[in-house]
Amino acid sequence: MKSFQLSKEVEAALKSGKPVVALESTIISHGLPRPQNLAAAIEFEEILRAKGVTPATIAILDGVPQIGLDDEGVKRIANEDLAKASVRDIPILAARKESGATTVAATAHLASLAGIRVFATGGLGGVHRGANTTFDESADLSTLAVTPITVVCAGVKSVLDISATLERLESLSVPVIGWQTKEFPAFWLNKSGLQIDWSLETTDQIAEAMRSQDALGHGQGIVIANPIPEELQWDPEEHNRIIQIAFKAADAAGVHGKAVTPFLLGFIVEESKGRSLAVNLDLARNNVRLAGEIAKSWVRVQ
Ligand code: PSU
Ligand code: MN
Repeated sequence: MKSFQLSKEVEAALKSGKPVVALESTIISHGLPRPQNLAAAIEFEEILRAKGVTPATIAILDGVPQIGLDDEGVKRIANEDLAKASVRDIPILAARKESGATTVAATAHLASLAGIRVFATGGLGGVHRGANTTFDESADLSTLAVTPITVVCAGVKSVLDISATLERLESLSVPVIGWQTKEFPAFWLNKSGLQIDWSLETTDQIAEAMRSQDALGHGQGIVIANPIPEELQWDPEEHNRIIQIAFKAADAAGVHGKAVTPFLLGFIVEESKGRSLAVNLDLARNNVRLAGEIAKSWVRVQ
């Protein structure tokens, strides 16, 4: 039995050196509500195809990691109650022949095994607030330290400890590059108030950085921080107010560990009457578009 399965479309694209972008499934299964999640999964793929880039949505179905889903697979990640699968869950799901939606960590890892070099998501996981006592830090960070893939994200959500997340990425030697900005974004907000050291202005420069890191790095990935355009961001005042309420609700509900992010996201969508969801979709589309251009530049520098 093969340990993972490439879709025909992805296999053909990789073989002929065409641009491919990986897409994660946890954002679809746990990060976005039904039924908007299915529409989003289809739309993200369409944005890429319209650019001549092959989408590779990644998920584990009946134990087998799938690199590229057919229509049925996309429906499954949107409509079934799947486990949230990080890297360490992959072998267990395989043994149990169960399905899982892959996080940034698991998607990056599987994409890289398949030879995919560019990945679009919404927000990166990071260091949770209070991690100095809980040790709750996403495996997204440690995985990117050992996985040669470029992840386009809108920074990390303000529900995390953004400053500690940037410190950890520095410790792990993962480059964080602002897309045409040195201000690190905060997911729904276009600015976090935190500066990063570097920005790049063109996707060809990003592809050059990837090539250089292949030659001079030790197999780590690259984070591209792509802020949502200011006119599309969530109103900062409403954002701050609702985040506070969401934390209280999570506390009251006794939510811990990996359930925290899905709980907060769901609560925030409800409490903001869909405004946070609209912003989430806009920033994800924005990331998919940029990832598509980076994948094309990557093919050109090869
Ligand atoms: N950020 C979002 N939406 C998400 C996630 C992060 O805005 O759905 C998901 C991603 O799949 C990410 C995961 O990899 O949450 C991180 O979870 P944890 O902190 O449990 O590692
Ligand atoms: Mn965690």
